[in-house]
Amino acid sequence: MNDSPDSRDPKDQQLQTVRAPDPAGGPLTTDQGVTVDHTDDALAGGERGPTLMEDFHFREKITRFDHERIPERVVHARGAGAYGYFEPYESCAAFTKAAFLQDPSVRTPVFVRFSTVQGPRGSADTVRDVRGFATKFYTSEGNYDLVGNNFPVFFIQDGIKFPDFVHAVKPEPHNEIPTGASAHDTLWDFVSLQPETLHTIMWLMSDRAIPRSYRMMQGFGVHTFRFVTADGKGTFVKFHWKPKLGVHSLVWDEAQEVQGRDPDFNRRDLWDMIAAGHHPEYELGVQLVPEEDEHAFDFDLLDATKIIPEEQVPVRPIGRMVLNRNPDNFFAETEQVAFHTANVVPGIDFTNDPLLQARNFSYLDTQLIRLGGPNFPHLPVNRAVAPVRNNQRDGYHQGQIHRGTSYSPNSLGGGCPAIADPSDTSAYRHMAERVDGRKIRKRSPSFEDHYTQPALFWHSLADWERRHVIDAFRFELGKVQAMQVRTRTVEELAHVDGELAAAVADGIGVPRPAAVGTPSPRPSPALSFENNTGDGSISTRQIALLVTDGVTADRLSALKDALNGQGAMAEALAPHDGTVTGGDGEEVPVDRALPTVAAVLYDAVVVPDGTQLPDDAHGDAARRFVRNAYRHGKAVGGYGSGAGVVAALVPDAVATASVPDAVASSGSSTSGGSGGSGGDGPVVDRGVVTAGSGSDAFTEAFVEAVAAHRHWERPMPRG
Ligand code: HDE
Repeated sequence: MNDSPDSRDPKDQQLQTVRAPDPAGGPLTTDQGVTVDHTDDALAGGERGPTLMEDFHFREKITRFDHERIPERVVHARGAGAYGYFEPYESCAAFTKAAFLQDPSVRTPVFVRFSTVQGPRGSADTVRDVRGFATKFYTSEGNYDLVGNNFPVFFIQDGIKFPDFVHAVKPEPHNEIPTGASAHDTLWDFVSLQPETLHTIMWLMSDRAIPRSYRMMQGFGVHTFRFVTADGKGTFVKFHWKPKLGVHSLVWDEAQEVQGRDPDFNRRDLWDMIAAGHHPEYELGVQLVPEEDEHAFDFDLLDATKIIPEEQVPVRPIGRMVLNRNPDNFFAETEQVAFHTANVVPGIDFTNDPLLQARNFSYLDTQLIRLGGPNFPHLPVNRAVAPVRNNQRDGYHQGQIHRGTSYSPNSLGGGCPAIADPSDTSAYRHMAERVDGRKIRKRSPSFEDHYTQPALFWHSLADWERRHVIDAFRFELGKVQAMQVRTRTVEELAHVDGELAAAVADGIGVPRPAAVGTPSPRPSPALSFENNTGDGSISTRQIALLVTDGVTADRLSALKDALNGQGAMAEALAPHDGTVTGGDGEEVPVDRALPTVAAVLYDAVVVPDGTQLPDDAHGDAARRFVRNAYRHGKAVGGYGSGAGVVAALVPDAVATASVPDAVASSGSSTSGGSGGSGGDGPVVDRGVVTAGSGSDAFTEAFVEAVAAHRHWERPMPRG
């Protein structure tokens, strides 16, 4: 919470008026404000006697507890939220009149909720799944919700299929297995029968589905929306969020281990980074298509299973969002926030995308059951900053005291609230799009091509990304019991790419499908991770420095300072908390005890000079740490005697190539030193950085290896 009233944004000021009184301000009370002086024993008829009905404090306390839970979201139940602001780079008046997109000096407060989709509230963060990326802009013209995902496409084309899709992907109905995972029969049964799912399934099998951090994934509005100018001109628009830190993922093997080591991995990361002042930042970009070009594509703009390749219509950056404040209370804010695709402001309108149209019904409907009635827009996190005046009244949990009449037109209430004047350009007016047609239940033929864009995605990936896609299909389908489902899915994949289908078939024990004519569209480089690496910094990267008694203290602290100076978060990990004794007798502070963490929770590891790895459980833990970091493609560094340790732990090919001769043969301590000239190293091979001494040159090379995120050329665990 930002406690300085002057620097609070308008939303924060509004929230301040409803923050509960300071608990330190007086004694415990009941809900009625009656002071309580004893809350550990219920009122009873005698020391060993029955509890008395008249104990109103006991009954109130238990009743309130009994009613603490509300239904979780039917999808996207597991999430994490944060406040922040959005500011446009320049006026967007040429294509939209939305007030929050006009003035670069005006910051609009936002609340963002990130989520997984399949798992319940308590499920793990690092499952293979789509991530929700929902933003509520508290604009001066009312709330605008951009309820997006980290994939630009969706599984189905028409919202009427949403219950079918969700029933298929959710845990199986008889035993509620698996939690948070798509690797089971019903999902793949649905997929194999419903080719429109294939494009999004390709994204789901890619590393996009296991983001390293909510701060390192893209967001997409998915549907084609409409911008509308002050003079009523419409332009089709697709929304894109791009993270400043680039798009980065976990390795599947690692993601699975993180589920046990820290099920809150993504949520904790978001919270900790905001708390530490490393505010996540995303650029908002738009793809704009003039109305007259509606039919200029070989797919339908209204089809949410399609992207507009960025090479065809470039993404134009229009502003940036910074998340800088953690909520005060998870339930009140992150759980009760209610997004709705129909929360739009003047200047933003819908299209006839049948998925979007369905959502415009579903989101309002779902809040009524989830939040218990129609007054959820008054919940603090949902309240608009813009003034709200209307004749909506009563209902459960009415929190406002309305005065005067509640109908329109009226004369007794002075005609208030007045209807906006026709000349008032700030009023929301739906675009006067011509609608003309017969009532039919029929998918447009322009929605029929289900294979070109999955193939486009496949052909746009780097080799290592494709390997991961194949492995993901093998993993998921390998968990499917019904062989006919495996076979049918592979037959569908053959329409995307023959080699993909064959590679998957070989892994899951079904025949390779007969060759079918698969499309081979021109790749869209923007789809590959390789072209979304961000600003190339090591900002917020978690770096483990393995230390023990004997570590060379001065070089260690120089390295730590250098890494932290570039925004990384380097931590000294030792067998125990407290301090270790450096080689010259100095006390070296320990940030964390090694047994409480694991390599999968870090982005990189260094074995510094002087660190001892004895042949005991502690030594084993440290060795496992280094090996795991290596296996998952992370930067691994060693200098001085640490270079020898690294050489002994990573596979031969790398070790021999990367360790300076003197160190590799002796494994001895050549501590301290700076400069890094001559045989001192550093030697770099596929992200393994070793040097005879902890020189500045070592630091520089190691920083570069960390900035690369992962070194995919290394052999990695498959599956
Ligand atoms: Fe959602 N979706 N959705 N969805 N969705 C919900 O609303 C729905 C779709 C998305 O953090 C629900 O408040 C239908 C696409 C996010 O609170 C529900 C259809 C996209 C969130 C719902 C879709 C999304 C939701 C559940 C097909 C990406 C979490 C609880 C027509 C563009 C928002 C709730 C949060 C949540 C319905 C498809 C994103 C039931 C019917 C496409 C990020 O209303």
